[in-house]
Parts: sequence; C-alpha cells; structure tokens
Amino acid sequence: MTPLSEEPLIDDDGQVVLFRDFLGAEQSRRLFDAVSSSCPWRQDELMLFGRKVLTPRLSSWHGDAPYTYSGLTMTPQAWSPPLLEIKARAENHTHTTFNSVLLNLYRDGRDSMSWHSDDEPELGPNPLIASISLGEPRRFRLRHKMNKARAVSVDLSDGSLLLMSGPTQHYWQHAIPKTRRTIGARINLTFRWTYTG
Ligand SMILES: O=C(O)CCC(=O)C(=O)O
Ligand SMILES: [Mn+2]
Repeated sequence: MTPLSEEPLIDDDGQVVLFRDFLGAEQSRRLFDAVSSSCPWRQDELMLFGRKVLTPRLSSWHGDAPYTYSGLTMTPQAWSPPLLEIKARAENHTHTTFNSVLLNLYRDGRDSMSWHSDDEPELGPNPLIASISLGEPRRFRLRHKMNKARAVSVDLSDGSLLLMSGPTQHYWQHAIPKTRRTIGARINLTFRWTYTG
C-alpha cells in the first residue's frame, strides 16, 4: 500500500497535519450516507450575549459521559457500526484510542462553526484531535491567539483526516466560516479522548 501523503499545516506552537486521501471516494460516500441517516442529529441552543440562539449546524455526541461546551450539555448517544468503523480507521492511523466523537452536520453554506479551541478541561492539556470530513469540501481556518496575523486556511475535502496535537489548542483557534456558494452537506467527525470521573 502506498503511504498517505502528509501535508504539514502548523509546526509552531502545536502541530496540525492533513492527510487528504485518508478514505477512498467510495468508502467516504458509503460512510456519509450511513452516518447521515443513522445519527440522532439535534440542533442545540447556545447562550450568546445573554440570548438563546440555535447553533448554525446539527450535532451529535457519542462517548462515555456528557459533554459540556459554551454552557451546553450534550448527552452521549450510542456508537453505531459506521461510527465504530471510522473510529477504528482513525485509531489504526494514529496508534491511539479514542473514547468519544463530536459530529457536526453542515447542511449547506449557511451552516458554520465560529472561532474556538478544543480546550475543554476533560480533553487534558495537549489533546490529539482526529478530524475526519465527509461530503462537501469546506474551508477550515486556523489563527494564532496571540498574533492573529498568523493564519492558515485549507479546504477540508471529502475523506480527509486532519490531526491537531501538542499545544495546538492552547495557542490556536479554528473555525468553519459560512460561504455564499450553493453547496451540499458536509459531515465532520472529531474523535477525542475524554477523561471522565
Ligand atoms: O467541522 C470542522 O472541521 C471543525 C469542527 C470543530 O471544530 C469541532 O467539532 O470542534
Ligand atoms: Mn473544534
């Protein structure tokens, strides 16, 4: 088997690496269909400047314990066969184990994810985040927290794997901006190890 081509995106105050051809086109399409139809998608409400707003995307949380971010607590859903298949692929590739995954479904270009870091305490100080994308490519942006002129922008294509590790979440934020282009749906899965109890 030919080794996957590896594209370093950040190697300073953290590590971010992209593997564009992590899943084959047929495998990605099959997994997109299986995950989108079997996942118990929900649209959550967040508190933003004292007001309740719907998140601009659908989500689903699978793990051992509830997950809390931005004042919102998500109860864990069951692991389905397609999720376990993708988890095994990510674990084989990274030689680690993951016990949780956050899924986001961006229905079209109006759905988005605002600037944030994956820095919840239960992820530990230097989490390895394995982010797999299925479906429509979307622009992914990274910016340095102390020097916002330092920025990286990349399209996360169908079947790609992005790995964020080391102190990345301490120094960098990431986002999926909205786009005016007429585009289809994208699913993103971020596998994590969550410390519980
Ligand atoms: O959709 C993406 O690529 C990013 C998702 C993300 O940042 C997250 O789930 O924390
Ligand atoms: Mn994130």
